[in-house]
Amino acid sequence: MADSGRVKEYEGYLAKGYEPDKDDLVCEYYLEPAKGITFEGACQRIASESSIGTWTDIGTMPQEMFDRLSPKVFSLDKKSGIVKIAYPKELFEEGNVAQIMSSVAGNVFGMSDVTNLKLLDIDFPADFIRHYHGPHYGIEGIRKLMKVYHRPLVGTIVKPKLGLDEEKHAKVAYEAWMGGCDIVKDDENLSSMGFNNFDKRVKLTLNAKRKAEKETGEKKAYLPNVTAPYNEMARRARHVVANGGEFIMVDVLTVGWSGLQSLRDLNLKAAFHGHRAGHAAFTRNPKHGISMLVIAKLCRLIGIDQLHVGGIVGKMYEGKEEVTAVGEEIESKVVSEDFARHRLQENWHSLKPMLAVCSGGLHPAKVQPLVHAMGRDIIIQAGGGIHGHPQGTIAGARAMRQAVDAEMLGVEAKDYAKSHFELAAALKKWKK
Ligand code: CAP
Ligand code: MG
Repeated sequence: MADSGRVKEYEGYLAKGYEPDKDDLVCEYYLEPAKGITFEGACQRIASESSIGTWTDIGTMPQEMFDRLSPKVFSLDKKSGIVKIAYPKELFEEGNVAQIMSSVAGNVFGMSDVTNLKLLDIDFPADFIRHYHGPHYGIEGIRKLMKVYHRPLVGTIVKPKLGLDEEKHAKVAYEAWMGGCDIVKDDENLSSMGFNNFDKRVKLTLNAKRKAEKETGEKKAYLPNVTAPYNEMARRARHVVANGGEFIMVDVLTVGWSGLQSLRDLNLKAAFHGHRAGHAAFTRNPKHGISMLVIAKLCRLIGIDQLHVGGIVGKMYEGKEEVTAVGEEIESKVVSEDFARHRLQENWHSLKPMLAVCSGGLHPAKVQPLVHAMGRDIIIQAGGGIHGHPQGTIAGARAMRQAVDAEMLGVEAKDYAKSHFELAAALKKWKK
């Protein structure tokens, strides 16, 4: 029993029919209550624990405070398990992604009152979006920087993931650029190793990039992975820019929201490439965790210019529906609620769109299905699918560019391969 006059725990959060206003932050969850807990009860427990409440009534929360700050469960559907909660924006600190996630994606995942809970989407109020930078370049800016306007960009990851020294790394990168890659990046677990020092690698690989640019007449990009404890990460990012680098790569989840925000807030004139290593710990279970859409939206808010969203047809486990939905969302200005795959309405105001990076098990035979599913505004990235080419990295990069050229011409890869031997060799090795 609650002490008289106190706000009762887990009550007062239901507000069916409430229309979220422009100052609300709206979250959509999938929810399965634990045995013995009603669906409505579980919704209220989630609303409470993610905002102002706790498991019992308390003497420190006057009714006036509850009325002002309590979130509203305005839509709940027991059959589908979908719940929408509107939170007043006062519950969130301006410009603090970590605090938002500690609220709406924090304790709630561990509550014994729910069996499964997945944060599917967040819709941010306009006033809130204004406190974030968003991407510095966005899709248009990246295309302008790379001078590639109408086709997917072609990228590779230097392989093996770890093991090459600085000279060999720069050589593999040079060969990939010479063969036709626009972009070369470090792998997600390459930082500064005993056998491959970050500063030296960046210097040598940027020199190789400039050489490849001169020899091919094409713009090239090198994306060094700065992932490290924050102070060292900031130093590495500055080192990249000081040496003429225009791109910085970072593992968005393992450095954490705070590290990522602080890195972007350095306001370096560089484009940020976000690798999502570890995302599947949150995204893979369809019933529990955090969706890729939420992770992607937070990255766009903070200011990542291009983000890994999945390869659909590659080596990684992923739902095609989710990948294409994320791809469309991050590249759109306004997403309306009735748009087939989207759940909440979102207006990104002045925040630029991010470019989708497709990666993981890709090779020339995968180009056509990928472009058909994701469109041309993508980066197609292949590591094994380039360095594993029977004739080596240069031929592997050529084969990948040829597959993209064929797709842009509307020619089947196997027909284009009749006059392009590198593509023919790739299609022979990797069929589908
Ligand atoms: C691809 C990759 C990427 C993954 C990440 C790798 O290499 O470099 O990190 O694709 O997956 O190490 O696996 P391959 P996602 O081309 O050799 O597979 O982009 O889906 O997060
Ligand atoms: Mg990788």
